Amino acid sequence: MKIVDAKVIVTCPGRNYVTLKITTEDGVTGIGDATLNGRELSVAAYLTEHVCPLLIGRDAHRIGDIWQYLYKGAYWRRGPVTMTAIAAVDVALWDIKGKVAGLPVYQLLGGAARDGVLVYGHANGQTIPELLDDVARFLDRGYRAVRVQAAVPGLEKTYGIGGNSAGLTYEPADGELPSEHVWETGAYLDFVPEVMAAVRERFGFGFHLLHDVHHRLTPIEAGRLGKSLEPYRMFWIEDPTPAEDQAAFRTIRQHTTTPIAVGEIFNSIWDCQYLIEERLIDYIRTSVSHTGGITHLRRVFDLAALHGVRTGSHGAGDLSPVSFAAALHVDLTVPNFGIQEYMGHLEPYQEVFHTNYTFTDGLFHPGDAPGLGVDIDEQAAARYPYQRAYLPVNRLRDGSVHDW
Ligand code: CS2
Ligand code: MG
Repeated sequence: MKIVDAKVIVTCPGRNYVTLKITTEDGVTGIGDATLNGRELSVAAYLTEHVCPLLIGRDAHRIGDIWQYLYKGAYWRRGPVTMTAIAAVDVALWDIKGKVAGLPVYQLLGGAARDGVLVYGHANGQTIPELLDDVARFLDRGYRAVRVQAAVPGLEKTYGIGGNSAGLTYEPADGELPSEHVWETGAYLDFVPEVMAAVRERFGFGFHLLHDVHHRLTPIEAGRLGKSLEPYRMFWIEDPTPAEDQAAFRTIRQHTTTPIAVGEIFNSIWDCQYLIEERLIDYIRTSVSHTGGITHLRRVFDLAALHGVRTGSHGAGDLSPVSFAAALHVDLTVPNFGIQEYMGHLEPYQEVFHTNYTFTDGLFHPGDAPGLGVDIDEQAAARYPYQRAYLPVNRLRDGSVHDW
């Protein structure tokens, strides 16, 4: 089943998405997400200039071989651009295989190991009362797990706060250059336990509570935070310290039993090998679209399973609905599934991406359409041209650049 066409679609329905569309000689099409937030065109060019020409004439069924060919054949390995491009090819080929087989991708991966995929939503507020109202909205909608973030008093802008009327948190893409935030660790560390106490006091312990630290602490500060949150029985704290310094996680472990989740900026099994093998984390949060696709993500999850680490895939709104669907197919099948992030997508994304996944009682299901169950409307995509946008940059009060 030869590949006859591979093209890249860049569109901005609410925010930028890059999609790879592969077509076979029989006219079967498959799509994969190639979005790398804030650096979208680098992956688009990598695909168009260097990968698409290599796909033409290859057998679309040989997913593993094409993966190895693109990975080893480039000589230059790993990294977000390469691994996002390979992921897009991989996911598009799984989509095609499912359509040809007449089966949803999760059936090809071994079938459902659970009834649905537990997700966490994003509650946030400028103040604690505002946050509590938002948590109530998620619980009312049936969520069994909620990530909570509240604006740190005294800081003008805190990560993860704000959003639209649908309760979606998006860092604004405001203007041609990145916005700058100011960060102060002391104020944050004093404030977070107060936030979690307020949430547990009002809603009790009958749902999972999560929090994203977004790489901002030192190892010992992260240990202190984890310890101070132990009474609130967090499901996890995410990205407590910058993930490059992996030995730092040993320090955190020595000080707290609060579970640790890491991985949204990792791109390969080699990036998480140490943390997993040394059992320094509890959840691996790699994403299907930044970690080489379904084929490679399953290897990461298998390594994690060997070491008692569960999955918790990244599912931010800057990963397209194609990614979210692909993640759900994997999540439904793996033995060591933990949780899946669900941030949702901004309208008018539904004009461009047609999805089949459903949400009931806190669980998502990818649906039973053959393949991934997501399609892209190219005419609609063309109505929303790419707009350059950046993630914000963080500085400490003295002006030095800090992790955002
Ligand atoms: C985040 C992301 O979802 C998360 O946990 O940390 O929102 C992250 O900031 C973005 O995906 C960056 O593009
Ligand atoms: Mg995060």
